[in-house]
This record gives sequence, C-alpha cells and structure tokens, in this order.
Amino acid sequence: MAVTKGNNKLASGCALIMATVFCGSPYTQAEPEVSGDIRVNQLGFSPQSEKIALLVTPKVPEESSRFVVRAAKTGNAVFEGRLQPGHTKTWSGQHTLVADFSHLKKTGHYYLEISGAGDTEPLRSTPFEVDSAVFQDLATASLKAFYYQRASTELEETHAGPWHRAAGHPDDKVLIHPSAANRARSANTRVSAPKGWYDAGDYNKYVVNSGITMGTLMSAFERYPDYFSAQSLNIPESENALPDILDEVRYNLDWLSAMQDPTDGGVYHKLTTAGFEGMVAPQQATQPRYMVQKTTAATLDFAAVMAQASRVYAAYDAQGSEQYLQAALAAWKWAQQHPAVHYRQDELNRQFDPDITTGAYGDEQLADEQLWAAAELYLATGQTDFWRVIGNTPREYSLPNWADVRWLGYYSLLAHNDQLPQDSNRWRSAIEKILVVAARELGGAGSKNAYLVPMLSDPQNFVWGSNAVAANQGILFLEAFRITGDQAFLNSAQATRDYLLGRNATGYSYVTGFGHKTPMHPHHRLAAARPDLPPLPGFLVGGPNPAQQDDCEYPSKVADQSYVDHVCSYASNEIAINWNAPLAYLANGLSAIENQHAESHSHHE
Ligand code: 9MR
Ligand code: CA
Repeated sequence: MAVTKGNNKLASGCALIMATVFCGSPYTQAEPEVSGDIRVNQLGFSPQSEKIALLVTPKVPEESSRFVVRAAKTGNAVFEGRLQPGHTKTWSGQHTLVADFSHLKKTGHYYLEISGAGDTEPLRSTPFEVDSAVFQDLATASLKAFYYQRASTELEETHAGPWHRAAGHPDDKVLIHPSAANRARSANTRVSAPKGWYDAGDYNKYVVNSGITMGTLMSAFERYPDYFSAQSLNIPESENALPDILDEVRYNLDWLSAMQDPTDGGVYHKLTTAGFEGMVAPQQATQPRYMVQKTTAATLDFAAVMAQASRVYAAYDAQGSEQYLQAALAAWKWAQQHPAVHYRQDELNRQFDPDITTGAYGDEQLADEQLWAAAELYLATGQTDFWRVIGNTPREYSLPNWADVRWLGYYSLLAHNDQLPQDSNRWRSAIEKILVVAARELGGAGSKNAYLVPMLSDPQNFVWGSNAVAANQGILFLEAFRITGDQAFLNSAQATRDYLLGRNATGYSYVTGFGHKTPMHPHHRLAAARPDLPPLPGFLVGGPNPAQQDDCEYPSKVADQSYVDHVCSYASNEIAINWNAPLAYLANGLSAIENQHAESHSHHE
C-alpha cells in the first residue's frame, strides 16, 4: 500500500507563513507514517454532520476489521467501530471499506486508525478536527482568492500577506480589435477598462465566464445575507459599510461596466492579449490588450449580472443600482436586435488581424442566457414583458456551467417567489419539483458508489473543471435544502465538500493551502511567478479530467484519477474564477447553516 508522510511540504510551508489562517489543522508536528489510502475530508467535520472515512484497498479482508478514532494529543480511543464494505468497486477496480463515525460529535482533534490484517502495522489517517468552525478559514479563503486575482492594482502586505505584489495590467489603453470596430470606435481606438479579476491561470478577462461567476457570488450573498454581512475578508474595502463579498464583486462590476459599448449597448466578448502570456508576474505581462467582438452571449450574461446587481446593491447604493439597471436594459435591447452573434474564434481569425488565440468561451446555445437575463430583468423591473420570455414551460434540470446558465435564472426566481406574478403558483411548484427531484436523484446516486459522494455517480461529470461540477452540485443540494428543509440534502452538500477536500480517488484536497495533500503546482501565473512561496491559498483546481487536452503526463486515465499536480496541466490543475465561485457558495453556505445549527444547539444545552 502506498504510504505517504503525514506532513508534506505544504503543511510545514504554510505553518511557517500563517499557520492559523491557511492550514486546516494546527497539528503539524512529526507523526508516524500515515496511509494515503485512507481518504477523508482533510480538514475535518462539523459536529452534527455525517462523518465518513474510507480505506481504498486492492482486496477486502476476510474478517471485517475495526477502526478506532483517537484523540490526536493523547492517542486515547474516543470512538470504535467496524469497517463496512463499500457499495461497489472504484472505477479503477479497487475496493473501499467505510468507517462511519457520525456519532462522534465531541469537538476535538483526532486521527483514524485501522487495525492491519495479520501482523501488519495499523494504518492511520492524517489528523482532522471536529468543530463547527473547522471550515471557516476555507470559506473566507475561497472568497479572498478573488482579491488575489485583481487586475490593475497593487496588493499590499496588510491584505495579501506574503503574496503582496505590484499592480499589473492597468488596462487603461485597451485597443479596439478590428472585430469590435464600429463608426464610433474604429480599430485601434484606445478605451479604458481597468480593474476586474483575471479569469484563471491566465491574465485575460472574459465576460461570459465573469457572468456565471458574478451571478453565483451575488446569489450566495442573497441566500445568506446575515452571514456575509458579518464576514471580513481583510480587503482594502473592509472598513466600509458594504459587506466584503459585495465589495469584491463590485471590483469586477467596475470592469464589467466598461465592457459595454456606450454607443449601442452591445458588450465585448473579452478583453485579452492576442495570445497567452508566458508564466510571468502580472507587471511583466505587458503585451497589448484588445477588446474583441461584441457577442450575444456576452451581452445577455452582462444584462443578467447587471440586473441582479441593481437588485443586490439597491440597499447600499441607490445611484449605482440605477446605473446597473440602465446598463442591463441597454444590453437586453442590443441582444434583442442581435439574437445570434456567436463567438467563433476560427472565423474571426480568418477575417481579422491580429489572430486571437486565448480562451474562446464560445457558446452556440443562447436560449439559456436569454432565460437568465429575462429572469433577472423581471425581478429588477417587475415588467411582464420579461415574464413572458420566461414562459410557462419549465425546463428540465441542468447543472449550471459557463455555457449553460438557465438554472441561475430559475434559482433567482425561486428565491424571490414573492415577486412572481399572482397566477404563477403552478409554474413555481413545477420548477421547485424539478429542482428537488434532480437533487434527490443525484443524492441517491451519491450513496451507491465506492466513495459515497454524489460526484462519483457518473463518469460524465469529469469534464475540464470537474471540481466545479461537484461544487455546483453542492449548490443544487443547498437550494433543495432551502426549499424542503430535508436533512438528506444537507448531508449531500457536506459529502460534496468531503469529496473536494479529500474523500476521493486521488486523495487530494483540491483547494490550495487547505489539507495535508493539496496542489503545490497549480497552472496559475500568479503562483508560478513566485516559486519561493506556497501557491496562493483558497483556489479550487480544475480537477480530474480524462480528456487530458494539455498532453501532460498523467498518472492515470481513469476518469476520477486523471489529475496531475503539475504546472503544465491546464486541463486538470488550473484555477479559475468560475470554479472558485461555486466553491465559495458551497463553503460559505454550509458554514452559514452550520453556524446557525451550532448556535441553536448551544441554546438547547
Ligand atoms: O473552463 C473552460 C472549459 O470549459 C473549456 O473546455 C476550456 C477549453 O476551451 O476552457 C476553459 O476555460 C479556460 C479559458 O478558455 C481560458 N482561461 C482559463 C480557463 C480555465 O482553464
Ligand atoms: Ca448557453
């Protein structure tokens, strides 16, 4: 059995820098050999949650073996149980044995020990914690990650710690690419569109991908407003009256506003260099940047985001809210006049120079963007015209991704059901039912696989950015929980968090800086430019992706093991804002719920 050291480079590296903030567990002293075959959420568990760890093993022992949970400090046994065989084999043909210690509710630091077969040494897990606050730093860091991605500004040490850095990409002299030229703004006109977040491991800014990212973050705020209003991210705006998550989103809204052509309301698809920059620091990445072609997808996503922003910021900034709404309406109008302007990079490059070879975010299906924009505009204006676009026919559930945003619209409508038309009750219950059935099916399938996690219900989940599929599944469970109050959905959301933090086929906790075995070499220019530091913390890497489009060397082709922690691997080990947003929703949403449960629990005692 593969055996790894209990404390790898990261644990000591991050302890050295900011132990309490960035490490899952403060227990970083030398430990005996730890088995990498025990898969468990590497941070730990909230006291009331299900608690499951797995042993991955080539064969099932004849006698069922026992496990013990021990207190990390004393080694005293606090819980004992019998391992149960997993439901099915793993996708690589291994077996799993399940340790369920859900009944252990006492706060503390623990490790799991599994007695070996015959005279072999017992196996032990890395230490973990049971505490209602164990995910708090992760939740904060998943949002702080957006701050690290800020373009056009210096990051000061007070906010960025060791990752403080010079400003990059002023973006105050962006060239109109010939594909985006019109009478008012001819090719090579200079326009200003500073601020915003770098999309991912690269330094470009793409409207479509920003769309789902902002929608997800603003919806997270709308579902858990009290929780977020009390949260500090330690960003430059932390002292103002606006909740920090909304300050962070506004940094990107400021950029996004400038992506609209003021002369006609259309929205440029992206602000980008012609090709990708090298793996250099932002201030060294100085190639010319372009506004590239207006598209319907970008314009509709922009309309949805701005309409939602007009609602979310209304209580804090009436004037800003009104401007967002006007921008949304102008974008909607342009999209009605140009319903099918698609981004097709190859065609564009046949017509215009210079060639553009960065992320395409091309999308040929725009009915979902239309629905999302109409939903947010209906909620912002109450106008029945927008309601009519939504129609009476609810559509089957589809998990959101950058190219499919329909359910962002439905989520918003359901969350504001007091604003729906009077005669829409049947429509609403139909939508709710579709959502709840989808969550129930996914949760059910999640309890029938070797790792007992929803993500492993289907190999099709393992696309580029598979970890964001898991995180978006987590959002679905949280929505189903909000609607029904059914504890099973909360369990599924927590199991999804367990998957991302270590209960999976690679044994990685996929969030940088969190856990004992986490990505050290993400495809992230900001991190690669600082090899002297641990990677910037709080970032969800893309995760297993058997298509391996980067042609890097992978340890496995099996869908859930096709992951490599190498900077080369942009198809499995990049970071991206649209992946961190659902992580932030899931991590913070669960924390909000768990805090409340912890509170009501302490009142009952
Ligand atoms: O997340 C995107 C994925 O769905 C696509 O299959 C892939 C290839 O087009 O692109 C991904 O997005 C990348 C974008 O194009 C450029 N910035 C980095 C993004 C994450 O890898
Ligand atoms: Ca679409």
